[in-house]
Amino acid sequence: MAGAENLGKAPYYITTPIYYVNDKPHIGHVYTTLACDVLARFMRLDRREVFFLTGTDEHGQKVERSALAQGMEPQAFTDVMSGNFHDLSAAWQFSNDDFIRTTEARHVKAAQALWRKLQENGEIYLSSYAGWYAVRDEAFYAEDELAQGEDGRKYAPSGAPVDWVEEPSYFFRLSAWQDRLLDFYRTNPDFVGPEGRRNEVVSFVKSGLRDLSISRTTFKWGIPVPGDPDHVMYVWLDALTNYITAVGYPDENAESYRKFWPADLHMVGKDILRFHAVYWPAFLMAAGVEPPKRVFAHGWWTSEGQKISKSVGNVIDPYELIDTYGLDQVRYFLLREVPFGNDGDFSHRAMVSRMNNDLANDFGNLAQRVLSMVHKNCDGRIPEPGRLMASDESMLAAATAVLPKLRSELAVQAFHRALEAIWTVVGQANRYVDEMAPWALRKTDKARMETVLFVLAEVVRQLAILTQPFMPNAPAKLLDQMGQPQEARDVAALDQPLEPGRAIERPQGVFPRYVEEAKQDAS
Ligand code: ME8
Repeated sequence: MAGAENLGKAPYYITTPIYYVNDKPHIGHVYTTLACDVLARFMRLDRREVFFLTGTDEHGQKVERSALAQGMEPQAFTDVMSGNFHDLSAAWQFSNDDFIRTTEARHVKAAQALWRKLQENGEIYLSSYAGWYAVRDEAFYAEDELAQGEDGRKYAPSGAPVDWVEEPSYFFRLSAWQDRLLDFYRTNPDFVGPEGRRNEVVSFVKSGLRDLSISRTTFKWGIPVPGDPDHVMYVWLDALTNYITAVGYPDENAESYRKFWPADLHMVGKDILRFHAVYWPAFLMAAGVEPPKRVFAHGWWTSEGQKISKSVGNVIDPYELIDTYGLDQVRYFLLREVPFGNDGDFSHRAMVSRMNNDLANDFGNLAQRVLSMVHKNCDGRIPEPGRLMASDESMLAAATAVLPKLRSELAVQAFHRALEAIWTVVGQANRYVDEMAPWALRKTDKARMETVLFVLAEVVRQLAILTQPFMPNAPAKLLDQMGQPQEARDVAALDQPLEPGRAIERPQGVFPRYVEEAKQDAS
C-alpha cells in the first residue's frame, strides 16, 4: 500500500500546488490545501516530523497580464495577491510550516541551479518553438490535441484558448526520458494516485513524448535563463522547482533537504497531474535528483451542479463559507462528502445535512449526552469503572481499532474512508448508550452506570483525539471539557485511558446545528 513503509516515525514532507496569483483564492484552492493540512496534522498527531509546504506561483505570462490589466507592476501586484493566499491560510487554520513565493531570492537561486545542472548534463538545447500556447494553462499544445471552437478559434482540452507562438526557445530532451519514465512508473506503482489517474499518465507517456520548450522570449516576467538573459524560464519549470527550493536545494547537504527530500506527497488537482507526474520526475532524474514518492490528483468541485466560474456567478468565497457554516463544519464536509479523487458538487443542502446529521446529531449529541451524564451523575468527575463486560470491551476495542485504519486510509489519501471509520464508532457508541441506558442504571445499579459512563467517556476522548486533524476546534474543546492536558492529545495518549477522579467541566455543545433562516423567521 502506498506510503505504508512510512508508518514508522519517518519524517513526512507534503506539498500543495503553488497557486497562480492572477486571481483571488477560491474553494478549489482551499480544498487542496485542506487535504494537505489534514494529512500534516494527522502525521504530527502520529508523532512524525512534518514539513508542510504551500505558496504562490508568481511568474509567467498569465500573471504578467493580470498585473497589467490592473495597471500594476508585476512585483507589486504579486505582493498583494500572494498576501490573499497567505491570509487565507490563517483563516482556515492551515498548519503549513513554510509559505514559498517564486519571486523570492532563495527560489530564483534554486531554479537557476537546476537549469545549470540540466545544461551540464546535456539535457537542454537551443532551438525555436513554433506552435500553440495557452496562457490560461501556461501550457504548450500539439495541433492534434486542439478542438475548433464555434468562434473559429482553437481551444485546448481544458477549454483554454490557444495562440500561435513563434520564438527562440531552449528545449528539454523530454523525448529521451520516455522509457525511463515508464520504468519508473513500473518500479514505483504507488507513484500516482488514484489508480485510474496512473493509467492515464502511463498511456500519455506511452503515446510518445516530444521535447519540451522550457524558455520564453516574448515577455520578461520570469526567472532569467542563466547565461542568456533574453530568455526567461518556462513558468512550469520555475514553479515545480519550489518543492526542492523549500528544503534547501541546491544545497543537497542541507539538513532539511536530507531529512525531507524526496517529498512523501505532492497533492494536486487533476488538471495539473501531467506536469507533476511526467515533466517533474523527468526534470529531476535528468538533474540527478530523486523524484518525489507520490503524486495524488484529486477531483474537481462544481457549485450547485455547475462549473465554478465568475461568469456564472457561483464562485464560492472561502471566507463566506466559514462564516456561514463554521470552519470545522466546512472542513469536515469537504473531506467527507466526496470520495477523495472524485469530482464533487458543493450544495447548501448537502452541507447542512452533513453539519446537522453527522456532526450535531451523531458526534455532537454523543459527546454532549455522555459528558452531561458524567457531570451530573458522577459529581463532575470521571467515574471509577468496575469489571468490564463483553459489550464494554467490544466498545473500547472498536475505538482502539480506529487509529490503524486511519493510518492505512490516509496513507492512500482516502479521507472519506478515514472519516467513515471514525463515524462507524460514533454510531456504535450511540447504540451502546441507548442499549445500556445509563439513566435507568442510575436508579438500579449505580456502579454499573459508572462503568458504562467511564467506557463512554473514554470512547469520546479517543474520538476527540482522532478527529483533531480534520477539525482543529471542536474536538479540542471536548478535550478541554474533559480536562485533558495539551501534552495528552496525540497518539501516545490513546494508550493512556482516562484517570478516574479527574474533574470535567460542565459540558457545552461544540457542534451547533444550522437553522434555515426561513424556519427562524417562522418561529
Ligand atoms: O495550476 N476544484 O495554479 P492554480 C478542485 N500554479 N480543485 C481546484 C479547483 C476546483 N474547482 N480549482 C482549482 C496552478 N483547484 C499552478 C501550479 S504547482 C508547481 C503550480 C486547485 O492557481 C487544484 O489543486 O491554477 C488545482 O490543481 C490547483 O488549484 C490549480 O491552481
